[in-house]
Amino acid sequence: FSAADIVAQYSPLTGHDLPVRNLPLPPDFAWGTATSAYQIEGGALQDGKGKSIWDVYTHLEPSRTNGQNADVSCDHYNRMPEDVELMASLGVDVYRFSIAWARIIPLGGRDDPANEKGIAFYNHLIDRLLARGIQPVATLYHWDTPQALYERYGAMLNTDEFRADFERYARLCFERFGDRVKKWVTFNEPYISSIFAHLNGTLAPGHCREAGTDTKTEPWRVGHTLLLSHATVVEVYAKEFQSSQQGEISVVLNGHYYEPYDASKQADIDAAERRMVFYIGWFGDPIYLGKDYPDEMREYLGSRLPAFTAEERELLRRTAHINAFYGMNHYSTKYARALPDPPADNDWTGNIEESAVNSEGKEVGPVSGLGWLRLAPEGFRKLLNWVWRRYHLPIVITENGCPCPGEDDVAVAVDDKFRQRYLGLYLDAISRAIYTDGVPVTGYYVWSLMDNFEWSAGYGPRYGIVHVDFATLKRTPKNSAYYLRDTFKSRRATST
Ligand code: PSG
Repeated sequence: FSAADIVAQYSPLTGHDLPVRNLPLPPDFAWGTATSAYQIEGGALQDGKGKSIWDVYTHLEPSRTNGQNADVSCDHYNRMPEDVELMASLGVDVYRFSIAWARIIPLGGRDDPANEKGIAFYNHLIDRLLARGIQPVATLYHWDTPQALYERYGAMLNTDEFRADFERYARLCFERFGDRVKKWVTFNEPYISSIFAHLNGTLAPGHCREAGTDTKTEPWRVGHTLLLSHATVVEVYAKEFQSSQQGEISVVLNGHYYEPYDASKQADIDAAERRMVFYIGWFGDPIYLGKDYPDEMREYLGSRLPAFTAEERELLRRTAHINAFYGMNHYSTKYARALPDPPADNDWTGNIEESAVNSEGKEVGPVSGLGWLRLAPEGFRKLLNWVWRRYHLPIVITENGCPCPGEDDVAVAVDDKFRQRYLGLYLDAISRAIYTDGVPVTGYYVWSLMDNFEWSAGYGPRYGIVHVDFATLKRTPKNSAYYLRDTFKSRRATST
C-alpha cells in the first residue's frame, strides 16, 4: 500500500471516538518537543539575568499565578545537559526553545549592555543539541519582556520604542546563534500577548488591571506593535543574515478551530468563520499576505484598530513572502454562536459567544486536564485545511498537547492514557490532512518536553511528556514519551 491508500481506508474521520490508527507520516517529517524560557529555566537572577515582567508579576501578586512562580521551576538552566540527553534518548529530531531576552540583554534596550554569561548558556544548549543530532528552533519572544522596558515606556504599548529595541535584540541573536540556528520564530502567539495580557489581564503584565488603562484600544495597539516588530526583524534577517546563514524565519500563531453552535443557522456559520478571522487573520493576513487587517475586524472595531501608514504597508508587503512556514500552535475546538447586534462587550471576538456544547447538546469532545482543552482531532484537521487555503504555506505544528485528567496522582500522570490517545489521534489528523486533503504539514513539536510552570495556572496542569517532581526535580518519562518515540518510527517507516 502507498501512504495515501492506507489513510484512505479510514475515511471519514469522525473525531474523538475513533481508535488511534497510527496513520503514516512522510519519511522526512520532523518531530520535536517545545518549551519556553520562563516556564522551564529557573535561574531567575543567575549569572546577571535581568528581571522580566513574569519575574515581577509572579512576586507582586502570587494569587494571580496559583501562589507560585518560576524562580526555580524545572531548573533547566542548571540541568540543561541532562535534558538534552533525555531528548536524544527519545529520538527527538527538533527542539523548540525560547531565548530569555533579559538573560542576554538584562535591561532589554538597544543601548543597554549584553550579558555574555547569558549568551553562553544558549551557545552551550545549541552546541549540545547539534552534537546529539537535534535541530534547534529558537523563539525570540515567548512572553518574558524585560521588566525595564515595561517600566521605561510600557513595552508593547509604545510601538516605535519596542520595535527598535526588539530589532537590536533579534540582531544580537542572529549574530551570536545564527550560524547554528536554522529556524527562527519571532513571537509566540501575538494574540495571547495582546488579549490575555492587555484585555483579560490573566497574563503579565496584567496592565489592564491598573488604573487609567484603556482595554478598548490597548490590545489592538499591542497587536500592531507585534506585527510591525515581526516584519522589521524578518527584513533584517533577510537582508543581513539569510544569505550567509541559510535559515528561515516566521511567527507562531495560535487558534482554536470553531464550529457553528447551530449548523442550521447562517449567522452561526458566519460567526464561526469570523471568530477564526479575529483570532488568526488579525496577524496572519498582514504577516503572510502583506495585507491590511481583515475587513470584518475593521467593521467591528473601527478606528480602535490602528491604521497602517503607507510606509508600514510597504514593509508588510515586502516581507510577507519571506516568512518560510506557518507556525501553528493548536490545542482544541470550540463552538461559536452569533450574539445579537449591536455588540456590547464582546466586540473583540467579532460579537460571538464561545461554548463547549452545541445547540443539540453535543460536546466538542472529552475534557483533558483543563476545561477548555478537549479532544477534537477533526477540528484540528479542519483548521489545517483552513490555514492552508488562506495562506498557502507549509505548516509546522509548533505546539500541541494537553494535560491529563486525574494527573495529581503520580501513577496516572506517568501512565498518561488520555494524552497518548490525544497525541495519537491528532497525529492521525495530520496524516489525513497530508494524504487526503493535500495540506503540506512538515513537522510536529509536542507541548511540552516536560511538566513546567503553566503561567496563571502555576504548576497545576502538567503538559509534559516527561514528568517533573517539583520537590526533587527528578525527571521521569511518561508513557506518552515512549509512545511518541515509537509511533514516529513506525509512522514514518510505513510511508516509504
Ligand atoms: C493558548 C491558548 C489558550 C491557553 C493557553 C495558550 N487558550 O485558548 O485558553 S498558551 C500556549 C503557550 C504555552 C503554554 C501552552 C499551554 O504557548 O506557553 O504553556 O500553550 O497552555
